[in-house]
Amino acid sequence: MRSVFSRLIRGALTAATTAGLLAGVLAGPAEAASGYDRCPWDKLCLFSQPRGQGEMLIVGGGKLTLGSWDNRTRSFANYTDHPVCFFLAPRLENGLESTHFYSGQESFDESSQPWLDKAVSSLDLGPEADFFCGGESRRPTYEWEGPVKPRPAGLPSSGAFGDLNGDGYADLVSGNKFGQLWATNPPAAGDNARLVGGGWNAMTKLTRHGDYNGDAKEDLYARDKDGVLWFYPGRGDGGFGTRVRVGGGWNTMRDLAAAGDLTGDGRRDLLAADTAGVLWTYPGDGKGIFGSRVRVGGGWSVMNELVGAGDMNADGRSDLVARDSAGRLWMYPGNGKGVFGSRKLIGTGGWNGLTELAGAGDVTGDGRPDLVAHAPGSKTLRVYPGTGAADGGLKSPVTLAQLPATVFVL
Ligand SMILES: [Ca+2]
Ligand SMILES: [Ca+2]
Ligand SMILES: [Ca+2]
Ligand SMILES: [Ca+2]
Repeated sequence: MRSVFSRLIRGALTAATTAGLLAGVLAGPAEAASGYDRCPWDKLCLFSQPRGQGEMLIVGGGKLTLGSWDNRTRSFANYTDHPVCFFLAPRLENGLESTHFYSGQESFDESSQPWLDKAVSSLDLGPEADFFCGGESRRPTYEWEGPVKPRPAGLPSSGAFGDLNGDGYADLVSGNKFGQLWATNPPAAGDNARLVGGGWNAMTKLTRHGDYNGDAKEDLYARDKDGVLWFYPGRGDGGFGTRVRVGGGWNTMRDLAAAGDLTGDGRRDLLAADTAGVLWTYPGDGKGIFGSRVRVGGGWSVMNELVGAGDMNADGRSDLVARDSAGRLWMYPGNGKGVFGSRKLIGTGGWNGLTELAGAGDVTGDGRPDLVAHAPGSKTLRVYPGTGAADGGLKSPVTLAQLPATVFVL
């Protein structure tokens, strides 16, 4: 409350000064130029000394690291319309050691959180900055509503994917605007969202579909901006071990989808559609890398999303779900030889609004893989339960969870 009041007084003085009124009554310009008043309106400013003194750093948004300003801030002025959350750790980690402030200015040593003085290493500034502040950092805290159940034991390998920590519950992987990646287990299994790490906004594509290196732990593939494809071996706890370089040149691919075993050798494979519209199968070698690719066919430019959704028609072979530019959804049944049979229409329209489609395996616990869908900016995460019918169709969607923040989901 004190901070807000201070802001109002400061605003009145600034306006008066600007208008040239009461100039003789106000403090002299030297003093005005050394304190909080140096901070522009609509900005957050950090100061190297208490009470807006010393050097000033102007900040327009969140900062994962503060560089030379690490552990240096002693006071701040927040003249934005958003709260700011200060963290003791870099990368907005360890949210339990963070505190938010609203508009106004403070010296940390005079605030109720004096332990922030010369100790801030990252900050979040924005409309959602107070949501997780003082709690669990910027974790994507889903408010689960949906039919989440553990999948049946003994599911064939074509259905055994989407579970990062091996407890039978399909997990979600989410990224936030700071490039942090989170792995989230449903709360019924013990809601143990864990931070995979930061820097994932350097990646242009992420895809996963179970175990690719034979250790029974789900893995992840990521393509970086330079077109290098990386293999991230899962540790079985939601985290990943040291990545392995698969190869370069993957920027010629419009889309990638880890899709399970398509070639029938028991090793999981990768699908890639190139910019010329050719779809390729990259056969997995069982060690996370791929053998010589096989051409599936041309004409795939009309597809704007490939999802390795699993065995949708319950014949024991992994299938492909693809969305066309008209917003229709198609199921391509795998034939176990690296190519596909005649496609089936499983979504008649409107799917282009759900730009984030993911196959996380069996979410609903009936042994059949489902589709998870999310529209950017929407707070509703849906699941389209698979039917396992011959046409690979889907049931009507159910709300899986509410997302307090805008995230992408894998
Ligand atoms: Ca799990
Ligand atoms: Ca693995
Ligand atoms: Ca294979
Ligand atoms: Ca199938």
